[in-house]
Amino acid sequence: MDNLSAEHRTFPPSEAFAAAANVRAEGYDRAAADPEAFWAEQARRLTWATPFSTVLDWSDAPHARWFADGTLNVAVNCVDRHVESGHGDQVAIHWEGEPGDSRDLTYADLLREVSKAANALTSLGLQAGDRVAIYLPMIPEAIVSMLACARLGLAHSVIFGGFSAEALRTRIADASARVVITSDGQYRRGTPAPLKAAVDEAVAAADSPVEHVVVVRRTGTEVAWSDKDVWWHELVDQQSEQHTPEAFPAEQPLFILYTSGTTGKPKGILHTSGGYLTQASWTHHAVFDHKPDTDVYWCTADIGWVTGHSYIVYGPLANRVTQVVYEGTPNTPHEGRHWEIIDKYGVTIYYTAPTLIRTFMKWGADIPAKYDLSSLRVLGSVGEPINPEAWMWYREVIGKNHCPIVDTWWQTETGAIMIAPLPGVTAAKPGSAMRPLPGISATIVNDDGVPVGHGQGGYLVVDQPWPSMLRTIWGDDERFRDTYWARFAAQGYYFAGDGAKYDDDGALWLLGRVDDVMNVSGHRISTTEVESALVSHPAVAEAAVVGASDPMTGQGIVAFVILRASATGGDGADGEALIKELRGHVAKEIGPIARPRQIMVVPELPKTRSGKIMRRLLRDVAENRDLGDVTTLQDSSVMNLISSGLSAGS
Ligand code: 6R9
Repeated sequence: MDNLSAEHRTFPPSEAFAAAANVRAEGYDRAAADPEAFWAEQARRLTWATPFSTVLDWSDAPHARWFADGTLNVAVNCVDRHVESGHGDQVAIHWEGEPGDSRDLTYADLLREVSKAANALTSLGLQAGDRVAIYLPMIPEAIVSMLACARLGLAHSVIFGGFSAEALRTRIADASARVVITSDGQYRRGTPAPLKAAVDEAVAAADSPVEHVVVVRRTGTEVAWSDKDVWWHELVDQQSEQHTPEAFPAEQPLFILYTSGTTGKPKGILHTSGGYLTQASWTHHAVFDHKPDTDVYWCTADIGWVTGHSYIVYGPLANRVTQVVYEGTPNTPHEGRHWEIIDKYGVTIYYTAPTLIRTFMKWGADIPAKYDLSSLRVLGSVGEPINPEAWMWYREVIGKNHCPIVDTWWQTETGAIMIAPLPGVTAAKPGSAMRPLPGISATIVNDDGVPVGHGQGGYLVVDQPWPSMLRTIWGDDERFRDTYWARFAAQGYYFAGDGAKYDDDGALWLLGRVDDVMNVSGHRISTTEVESALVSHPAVAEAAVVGASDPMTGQGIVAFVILRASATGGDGADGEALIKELRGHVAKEIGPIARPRQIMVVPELPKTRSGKIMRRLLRDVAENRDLGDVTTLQDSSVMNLISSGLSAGS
């Protein structure tokens, strides 16, 4: 990573952009002088039913309470207040379906839909504080469902539509969700794929907490039906369009979102209302320079991930956005689909992931060249470090050298953007997230928790509480303390799990995870999760998984497996067919995003004397590097066995 110190190209905003920007340089100084006063000011961008009088209560650290004596309704902030201020006819959502159907929803439409859905959920007996699981493709009903939950003080748990029945079952059980909202199917690369079947499997268990399953008709796919099931159109369409919202305390749970940790069990990250909405909304306003009367915004994430929660649903809608929501994949029906959509709607702000930018690069610059992208004015990136080459391509080919690029670092746990350039202020460097936002204090420390200087690297920590921070891990407060607060307990720092460094100019560069969490196309997957999935297959005795660097997906999943004696019967069972079966097995257990790129059958795994698998060595093998120091290995001949086995096998 030494080359990063040598990145001296900087790209300041144009004078015109800077002059009209929502946030100017003085924002940093004002926030630094009094962070709590700064956040109180941003919280007042929202509409409160009862104004707050306290800002931050950190007396029970690491559990923060923000604006705790205030009350508000999150859905009212995202919908009703825009209708009340005379913007009912403004388009909230330009929705584009994968097969080419489309639908516009104004704020008045959204208010009617959310009110009906809220009445429907109430009719099922749900009460504030209950949990609802949402397992839907990117259709308007997904956003309506989330907002209906918010309106009623229900906590939603959105589960990505690419996750398996087993992943769904454990998440439903962990949160004791009483209701699941799903659809008959979803479009995937042009063809309808079943979705409800996974819910049926997850809900079939005798001890399932689920009382009702609400089913949106999307693809017309035939579905099995039980007495728990009810069609969305039968339940929701008949409801009243009037719904009187109740105000909830600022610390009312808003959602649980599961993310991978270093063990096999995903963590249910809990976010609450007032502080979360304050930071999601202010960062959307500041980092994307969003102007509600003129911008057309598009974030390409799925609502199954935190980016969809904070930068499709809550932040943008609180800011009265007009946004594009796209259901499908970027190459359906052709590789110019995104550019065609930008051209069609005159998108001005576009927010996507490095893995997609690299894919676009591979498809070629002649594809975007066929479309009019001149409406674009701000480009964003999220999910993993963006390499300088991809950053420059994004700037030149998509942004035509005039759009500021905001590389935004944050996590499911942080709830909203933490480190990013401000587009009207920062002279950005290709590949650097630059510095913490106003009101955020983050730093890089060494093993002892001591801040490092320019030109040095270490662990990224957040050293002051922030409004949208996670409040705990659902049902496991001990794990919350252990995972995030134990590493630098003496200093009271939040440990993000990312490595980072300052360059010689003091700009901040993210270097990837320092734990056993892989980042594949911007999605977090733990090595342990994939290992457990592999060993649950009868042919596998032992498995070790590493994330190897991959030019397209950032990291690729590479698995090393030892087969059970019964599976290596000499009939070629450890050949192609079995490997294919194992890759499919992981996809079935966790979801297609966890399907290993490569599985290598090995006779032994390298272990330390204390029995810990040495992933570093396996990563070296997976990345075709020379093996470094192997002296701590319990049996150093193992690596020879693995290497020779591999060259023979490939
Ligand atoms: C928003 C989101 C969080 C992890 C995080 C880090 C990586 C995200 C990044 C980035 C470098 C960026 N990450 N954004 N690394 N530069 N701009 O992605 O949340 O799914 O929880 O992942 O993703 O490693 O710790 P989440």
